[in-house]
Order: sequence, then C-alpha cells, then structure tokens
Amino acid sequence: MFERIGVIDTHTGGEPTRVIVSGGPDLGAGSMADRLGRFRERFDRYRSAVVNEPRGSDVMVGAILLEPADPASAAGVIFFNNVGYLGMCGHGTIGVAVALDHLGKIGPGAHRLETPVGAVTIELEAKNAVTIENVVSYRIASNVPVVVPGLRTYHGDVTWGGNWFFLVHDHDETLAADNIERLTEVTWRIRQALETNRVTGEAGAEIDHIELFGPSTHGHDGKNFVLCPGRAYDRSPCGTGTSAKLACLAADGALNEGAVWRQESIIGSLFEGTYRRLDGDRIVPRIRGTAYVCGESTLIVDPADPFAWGIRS
Ligand code: PYC
Repeated sequence: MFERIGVIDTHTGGEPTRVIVSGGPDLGAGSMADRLGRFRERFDRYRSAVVNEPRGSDVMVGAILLEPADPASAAGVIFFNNVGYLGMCGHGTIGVAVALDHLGKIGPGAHRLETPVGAVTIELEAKNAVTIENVVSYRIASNVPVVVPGLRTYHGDVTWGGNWFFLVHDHDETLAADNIERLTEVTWRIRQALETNRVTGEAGAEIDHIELFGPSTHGHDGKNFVLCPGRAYDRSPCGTGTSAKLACLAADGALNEGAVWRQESIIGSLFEGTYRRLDGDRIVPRIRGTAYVCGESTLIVDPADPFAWGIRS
C-alpha cells in the first residue's frame, strides 16, 4: 500500500523549505528535542524520502509540523536536510510561518513556535513578510586561527545562532554567484580543517556551518556565502547565520541595539536583522524576511519503488 505525505513547499529568498503537513511519522509527545531524537533513531527514512533525490535535492530543507508541547504555542517544528537535522533554521521558520498562514492556522501577529533548541517567535506582518525572534545567540571564541592545507590560514569567530557557525574574517574570495563552486570548495575545506583541529562549539558540538562575508552588491550592509552541513550553500542570507553575525557585531560594539543590519545573500536576497542585548554579549536576534508558497502536493511512497525512501548518500 502507498504511503502518502502531504507537503507545502515554500522558498525564503530562494532557499526552499518543504513542510510536512500530513502523513509524517508519529513522534509521540514531549519536547521537540525529545521528538527529534525519535525522528533520528526510528524514522530517519522519512527525512530522506522528503528532501533527498528523487523528490528533493541537496539544497532542500525539510520541516515537520507537530502538535506543540505547550498548548500556548502555535506549533512545534523539527528541521532537517540532506544529511541530518538542524537545531533551528531561520529561513525555514519564515517559510513555516507562511505555510501556517496558507493553511489558515495563524493570522497576522505574533505566535510562539517550538523548536528542538527552544521556542522562537514568528510575527506575520503581511502575507509574505515575517519577522522571527530567534533563540539567544552568542560568540564563544573570537579570531580563532585555522590552517587549511593548500590554501591559507583563516581567522574566524565560533558563534551560536541556533546552529554552530565559523564566521571567517579574512579570505581572498570573490563573493559572486558565478564563483559558487570555488566558494563551496574553500568553505568545505575550512570546515574539514576545523574538524581535524578539533575546533568545536560548546560541549564538543561540530561546527557545521561556515560563513564568508564581503561587500554588498546592492548597497546593503554586507553579503554572505553560507555553507550548510550537507555541502549545499544557502540561497538565503541564512537566518541562524545572520543571528550569529549580529552576535559578533554586538560583541565587537559594531552595531547598536535596535539598529538594522541588512544582510544580502550570495544570490542577492535580503534579510534585515536587529538585536536586543540580554546580558553581556548574549543577544536575542530578530530577522525579517519574505517567503512564498510555491507548491502544495502529496508525495507517494510506493513499497515497490527501490528509491521510495530517497537516495541516501
Ligand atoms: O536560515 O538558518 C537558516 C538556515 C540554516 C541552514 C539553511 N538555512
């Protein structure tokens, strides 16, 4: 018998999010972190079926909508990608907010959304415009050197923005859409060098997002290139990556509380970020972006299909 999985596809500044709205695995009750554990251990085939080829691609980020643990929240969500699971996902949260609006589950205003790394707020401003208030973000190490064999020594900041990032200060690369292969290779090698040299986030957590910065093409405050865990690059300016950037700007005294930082992506899409200082260098980032629904469909899992659960790498 076929399994049917209902999904809504959105994109946020060009970065796709496929939201499971029906037919997903039964992850039981509890926090999103507990349910993520069950997803990973017992139902990982659903992740692969939804985001991997032949239905998806390396760039696809998935999200599963869940009943929240706290009835005061609008929903719970777990994000995943071609290689595993994400603690938080900024572009994905903006996409989920627009999908919830499309389903008639939320209206304009602020709503609480539970994620595996804590609750975030989504504010639906207009049909496609959403501001998220992300989890607390902070830098744990600044100007860390990393020697990348065959390239050079890079220096960067290890920062939490809902995922672990290495924000590179110094590089010789041109941030342009026609240079993406090279940018992917360089950032991938930086990531490998971090792993070899055991540069990690807190509690030995792997740094699985690498971020390069350069001047904006369109007169904004900066442009980035963000390498995601499965070697795809973020088409959006990356919500958790922009949160990490805001944490570094705040720690360096380079952006005042409440001032707007306009972060352009490698393909020219835009997020606007602000922050509120919590204590010391810990901040609460707010990220504003737009997302659009671009599909609504039923995925079919046919037991006779050898690739029914996706092509796993
Ligand atoms: O927007 O936070 C984000 C994100 C993480 C990975 C891809 N996008």
